[in-house]
Amino acid sequence: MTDTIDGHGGHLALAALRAFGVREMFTLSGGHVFPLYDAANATGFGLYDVRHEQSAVFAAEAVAKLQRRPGLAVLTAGPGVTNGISGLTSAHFNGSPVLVIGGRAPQFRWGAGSLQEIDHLPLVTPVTKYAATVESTDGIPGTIAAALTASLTAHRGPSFVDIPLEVVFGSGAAAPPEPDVPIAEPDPADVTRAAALLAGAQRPVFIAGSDAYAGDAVAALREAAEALQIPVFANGMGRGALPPEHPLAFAKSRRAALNGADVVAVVGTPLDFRLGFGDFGPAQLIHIVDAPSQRASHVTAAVSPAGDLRLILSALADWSGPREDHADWVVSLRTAENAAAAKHAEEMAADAEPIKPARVYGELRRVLDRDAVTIGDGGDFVSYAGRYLEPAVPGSWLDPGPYGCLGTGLGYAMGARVTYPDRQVCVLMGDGAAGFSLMDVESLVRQSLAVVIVVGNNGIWGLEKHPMRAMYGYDVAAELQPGLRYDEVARALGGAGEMVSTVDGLAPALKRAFESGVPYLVNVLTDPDDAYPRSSNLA
Ligand SMILES: Cc1ncc(C[n+]2csc(CCOP(=O)(O)OP(=O)(O)O)c2C)c(N)n1
Ligand SMILES: [Mg+2]
Repeated sequence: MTDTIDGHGGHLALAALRAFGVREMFTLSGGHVFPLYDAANATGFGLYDVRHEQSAVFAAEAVAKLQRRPGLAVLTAGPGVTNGISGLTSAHFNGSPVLVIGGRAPQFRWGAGSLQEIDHLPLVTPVTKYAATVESTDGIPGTIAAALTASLTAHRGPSFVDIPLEVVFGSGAAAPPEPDVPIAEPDPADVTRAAALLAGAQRPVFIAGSDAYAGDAVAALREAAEALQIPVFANGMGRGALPPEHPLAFAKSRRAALNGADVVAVVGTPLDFRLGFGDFGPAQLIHIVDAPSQRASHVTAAVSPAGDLRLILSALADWSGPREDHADWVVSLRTAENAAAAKHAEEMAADAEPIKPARVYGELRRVLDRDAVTIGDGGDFVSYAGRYLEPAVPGSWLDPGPYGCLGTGLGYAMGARVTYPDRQVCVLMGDGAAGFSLMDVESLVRQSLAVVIVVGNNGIWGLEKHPMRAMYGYDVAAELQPGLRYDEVARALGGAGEMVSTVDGLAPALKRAFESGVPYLVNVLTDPDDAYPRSSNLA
């Protein structure tokens, strides 16, 4: 047993958070949450502040995604909390263990019209696993522990706790919580059936998503793939689960794989629009999920093991029965993969001007370290990032996930930099997306958090303009000022940057950016006529 903690509500909250491994908060100031700052200040708990609450929640989400532990945003009452709701919703769709602690107007005067008096719970309940108001100072650690336990229990997700003014400023005492996060055992019969199906398949495929990383199951995935000789594709945080040079790692031949497969095992990701809603033609589907709630209701899987992904994948790796030989299948996919890679290499060498996004990534690949964290925030420019960048280590690629919320960029970058002080952190941003978080260059500068921001500046909301034109023959509300000096915005905010308009200018600018040691924005003027080839982005 640890000693009782006592003090004001801020001290009680931080002691509970520390017990769960939380080391820092992301916040934007408001009087309702001062005791949390006071406790952080007194005890060396990290405190990072931003210019818009959504950046605070995105920063907390990046910590949660990258470190597989709770990320914390502290938001002031009322507008602080409501500004954080897109971030909470993204965390909900991504299964990220984010905790938002909100200030709250005083309970003893409730209804009299205190500043920012609103009940947050009805607003956040649909997008959280747990949402509660703390009723007494002594109750703060217990409520935070309940929230974090809910967030960390698979299927993971965000939680919310608000603390009324007099409760957080009041004093109390409580025992610190002892974290105990349950692990769900899968049904062994489901796992055996899945293993038998995969082992008996002629042309099996694994598609692994974010929960494979969140569930710390990347090594088990690799062992299962190697034991059964199954090619692996990945999305979200699953990218990099197998390094690109691994004989079973595939990225560019997914269409060929899904067209030819007879068994598709999707691991730790929903069967949503990113995976064609799980319609894999005649192939049998295995959906491996971390909780029964994640089983798709719109498709029928042959079997859907639910539980701890590491346990499930380790059991697949331990399959000792006979298995089909998939060597020809793997070779045929490798041929398709190599052909696609050659085509991509050609695209990435394009020396057309205005600069094609493809060339930006061609140059970027030369300067990115193997363990660089890359972050996508934008439309077409980021679709290209997904196509051309090959994360080489697991947990190094951050995209907004299926909620598709623009504006994650600098919040995610802050969380990534706090997580990895010594790795490259590079944000790929559309010029439209830049508008949501660019003020946070100031937050990064002031708190000595260097990141590189590459803006693909096509002067349009490209992923909306091109589809609208295709649909209606014209477009509205899709223009941005062309040639805008986002690099000068970064400089005005205390960072550095430069504009690039020629192919030859790209490499030296990127080199300067990574060597600068400050927030540095490379503003690349890209071709507005270049549209990412896609069939649909809506349904
Ligand atoms: C918060 C939010 N608002 C609007 C959208 C709709 N949307 C998706 S992509 C996109 C265009 C993004 O433009 P930009 O960042 O410049 O990237 P580009 O497509 O031009 O490369 C828009 C507006 C969204 N996904 N999220
Ligand atoms: Mg754009």
